[in-house]
Amino acid sequence: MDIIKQIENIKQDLDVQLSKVDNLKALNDLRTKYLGRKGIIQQLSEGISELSIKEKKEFGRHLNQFKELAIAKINKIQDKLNEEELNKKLSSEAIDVTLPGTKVDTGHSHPITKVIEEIELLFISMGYDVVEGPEVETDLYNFELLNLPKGHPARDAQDSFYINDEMLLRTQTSPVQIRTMLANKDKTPIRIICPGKVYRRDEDATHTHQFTQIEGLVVDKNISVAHLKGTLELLARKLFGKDRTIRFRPSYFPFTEPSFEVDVSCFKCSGEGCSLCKHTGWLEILGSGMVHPNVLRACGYDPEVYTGFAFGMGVERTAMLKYGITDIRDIYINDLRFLDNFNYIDGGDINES
Ligand code: 2U9
Repeated sequence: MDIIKQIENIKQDLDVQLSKVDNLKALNDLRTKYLGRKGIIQQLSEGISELSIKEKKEFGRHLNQFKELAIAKINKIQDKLNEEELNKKLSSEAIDVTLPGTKVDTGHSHPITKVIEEIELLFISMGYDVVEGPEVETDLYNFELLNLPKGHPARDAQDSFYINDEMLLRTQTSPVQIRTMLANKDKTPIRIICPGKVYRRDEDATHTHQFTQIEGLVVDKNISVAHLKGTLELLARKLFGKDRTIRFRPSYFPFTEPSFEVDVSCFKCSGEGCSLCKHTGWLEILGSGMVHPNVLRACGYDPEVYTGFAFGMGVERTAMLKYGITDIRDIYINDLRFLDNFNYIDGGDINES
């Protein structure tokens, strides 16, 4: 039968054309050409009416077989092309997990903040509160109630920035302790640590108009020099390493009696003597003393009942010693080449303590 021969020829044509197909668009065109509404198979089936019933049956069977075969072959190639396309996409989008990651610059605290936070954490762990106060203060809180009446020689030494007769930039953070005592009347215990900026007129290679202090105050019954010394020993070890010792030297501050300067054994030479400690074996880090009875009384605490200790330290000086900073200006100039040295320093890592 001619028409069956014709199907055979078309089948061979289809095979030849399928063997050349290398993309989905071409395959789709072939599908339309053979299987579409006006495609070759449809056209063949339209010629069926001219055949006898027997031929119709025979031809119909062949045509259907061809149609199913054509669908199967086209689908198979479609699957193959889809897979090839997916593989191409996957390999072009593949991630090389061995490549180094992109470095993300993270911010970090300023070295002064790191020292403040390290000290705060130590004292918070011992039950202290962190208290802050105003930087513009009254003469009353900054001097008078700290046993520094008008005309006291220590006022000259501090050379302050006055705003008017009564107001000045605080020269120390002590007025914060005064405010806390006045607010508590005679309630005890008081255990506070007060960090903040302070202002003085003197300026030279190691002093700036503005610097940072941390002061501490404890007021309660039966507080003694032993408590002060034990507390400051812990502070020195936290800041400068677990093997440090401290020593007290007698001193004078109007707001404490007795008063002491506190030295820590040099962390660089362990007391042997080196350039850092100027061959003394000791580094001066703090001032301290027992709260003067006049100060206790002025703030509502009976000195016959209560005693207290206080201490104060300059944070810049401590940071310079701890981190080996030689020029105080580096601390304020905000040059990232300097500041980034402190990125991974997490307070208190000179030695584990
Ligand atoms: C109250 C009572 C007493 C605070 C104290 C010092 C000793 C001291 C200096 C250290 C270096 C200041 O930054 S520095 O120049 N401070 O030596 N400060 S006792 O005494 C107080 C504070 C408040 C009510």
